[in-house]
Amino acid sequence: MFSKHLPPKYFYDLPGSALFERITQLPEYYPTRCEIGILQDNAPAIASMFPPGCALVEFGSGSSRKARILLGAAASVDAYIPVDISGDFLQQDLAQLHRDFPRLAVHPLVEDFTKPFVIPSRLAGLPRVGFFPGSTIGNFEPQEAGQFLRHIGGVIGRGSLLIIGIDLAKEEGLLNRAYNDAEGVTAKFNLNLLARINRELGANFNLAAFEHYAFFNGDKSRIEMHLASTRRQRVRINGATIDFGAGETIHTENSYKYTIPSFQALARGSGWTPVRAFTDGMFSVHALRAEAGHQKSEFRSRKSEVK
Ligand code: AVJ
Repeated sequence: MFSKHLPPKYFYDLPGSALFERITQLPEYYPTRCEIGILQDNAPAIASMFPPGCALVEFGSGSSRKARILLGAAASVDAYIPVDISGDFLQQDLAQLHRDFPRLAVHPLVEDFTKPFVIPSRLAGLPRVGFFPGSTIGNFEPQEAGQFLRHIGGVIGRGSLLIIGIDLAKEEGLLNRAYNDAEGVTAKFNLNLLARINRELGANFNLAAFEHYAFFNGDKSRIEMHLASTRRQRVRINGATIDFGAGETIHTENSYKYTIPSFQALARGSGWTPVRAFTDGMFSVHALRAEAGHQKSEFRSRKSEVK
């Protein structure tokens, strides 16, 4: 029997993104609060590493709440390029960004940030700083995370700086509570995946017959989220039928938890030199420098075509 799984990127349709916003406000879900605190406490130190006249390229921005903290501290940023697959969320706070940072060129890109994308030609010549907050990289297997770090290096180019948020391994109880909140919002977020398949693929998942199941897997240092079938059942998706045994799960997410040294080792193995790490003991924000070898050549040649 093959194990069933769904990629976590499908969590984030409009209802899913709204549920995730609620998760970030839960008392048990510490990562967002901790990361914002670290960014606020260290914004001047982080901004002091930015080259003058740079473009801040944010991978998967959702809302620009965290970037604003850096933008507020960094007069050196000329352009902000949030890259997100969900255009709705990007558009929402554009007007307010223009009001708050009138001299900033804001150029959102509606793209899958895991794929190569093109920086608009009029901004392609600016030095780039990457920003990848939220510990989203924790969704990847460590080997894929390394590949993704290489991809970021390819997008922002050699010598560039990357500011990346990484959740830390910690006492198991705290981790388990963060993904099993008392209010059940994380359960709703997880089950929305099935609701979405019903909505978009005309499936007939009975949401009452699946349970949210999340736990810390210490051997792999990751939170695993699953949806467990409460009984034997058969589900129809389009023409296909899918059978579930009682207790069988769909694995919906991994959220890897690193230590500062384990993340720095991953970064070093993927073409990056750790410059600084900021932490409150719960979460960490890393500044990494892209080693020589990363080239934004693709984008340079485009620029010269335009001129
Ligand atoms: C957005 C991937 C960082 O792994 O903590 C929150 C998603 N899943 N609660 C995380 C999530 C369940 C979150 N990331």
